[in-house]
Amino acid sequence: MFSTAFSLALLPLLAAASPQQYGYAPPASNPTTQAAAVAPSAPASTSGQINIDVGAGGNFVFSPANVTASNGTLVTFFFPGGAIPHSVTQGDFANPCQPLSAQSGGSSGFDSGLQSTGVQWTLNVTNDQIPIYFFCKSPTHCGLGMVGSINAPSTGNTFDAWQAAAVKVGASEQTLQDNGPVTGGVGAIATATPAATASGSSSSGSGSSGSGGSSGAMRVSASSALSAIFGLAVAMLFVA
Ligand SMILES: *[C@@H]1O[C@H](CO)[C@@H](O)[C@H](O)[C@H]1NC(C)=O
Ligand SMILES: *[C@@H]1O[C@H](CO)[C@@H](O)[C@H](O)[C@H]1NC(C)=O
Ligand SMILES: *[C@@H]1O[C@H](CO)[C@@H](O)[C@H](O)[C@H]1NC(C)=O
Ligand SMILES: [Cu+2]
Repeated sequence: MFSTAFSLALLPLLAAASPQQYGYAPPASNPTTQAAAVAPSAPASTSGQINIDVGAGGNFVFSPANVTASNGTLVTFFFPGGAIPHSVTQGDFANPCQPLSAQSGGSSGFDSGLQSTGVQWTLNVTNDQIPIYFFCKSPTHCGLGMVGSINAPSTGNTFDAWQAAAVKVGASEQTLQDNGPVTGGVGAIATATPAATASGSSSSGSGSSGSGGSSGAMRVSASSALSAIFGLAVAMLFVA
């Protein structure tokens, strides 16, 4: 009798444990926790490390879109992956929705290239005295206002003015060629091409394979925990 009651008491636990089969392990004390979103999202920014979501919430935005970053600050962009590619392409305030390199007589802007997988990409701020403007080159996105800035001034060529200029380009936005990632940049530089994002990884640009490995290990341990609970429940039913 006691054992039957105990087995029945375990049933809700089993139900609560089932999301673990999908690789998500809610804390045992909070079985109502929602499953994590499929798209990786940027971890919170810390001192010296700013994290920006690309296409946050499935919208044509960078979030946050306007940041302040001193020399040596790393700015990491988290791409969602999925059907709609995005880019982080350095722009020129005077020529919205055009890459900086096309306008600036040889100085080449950074460009992540179009990315349709869950990658992350990091810029290192090298001159905090100049505004850095960027946009998404995926067709129509810039004209929809998918732009951002680092160290934009609070008057004149502000983030708001940059976005308004992009929206003004609107449907007349030119489709830009994509030649893949371009390192370098003006005011902020990329030293590497985009790399796979491990969801829930630390802000460090390296070690994504380590994090990937640990989330694999978490899946294994989550399913062993599930088997253990299930085994226990079956055993209790037999005892009853
Ligand atoms: C960022 O660039 C500065 C020099 O501009 C360099 O000293 C620093 O090590 C770089 N940071 C990283 C993480 O590469
Ligand atoms: C950041 O680095 C740039 C380029 O070396 C320099 O001109 C600027 O003064 C530095 N900013 C600060 C706050 O020192
Ligand atoms: C953007 O950020 C800068 C600081 O980098 C700030 O001065 C400016 O007011 C901000 N603009 C908007 C529109 O939030
Ligand atoms: Cu985009």
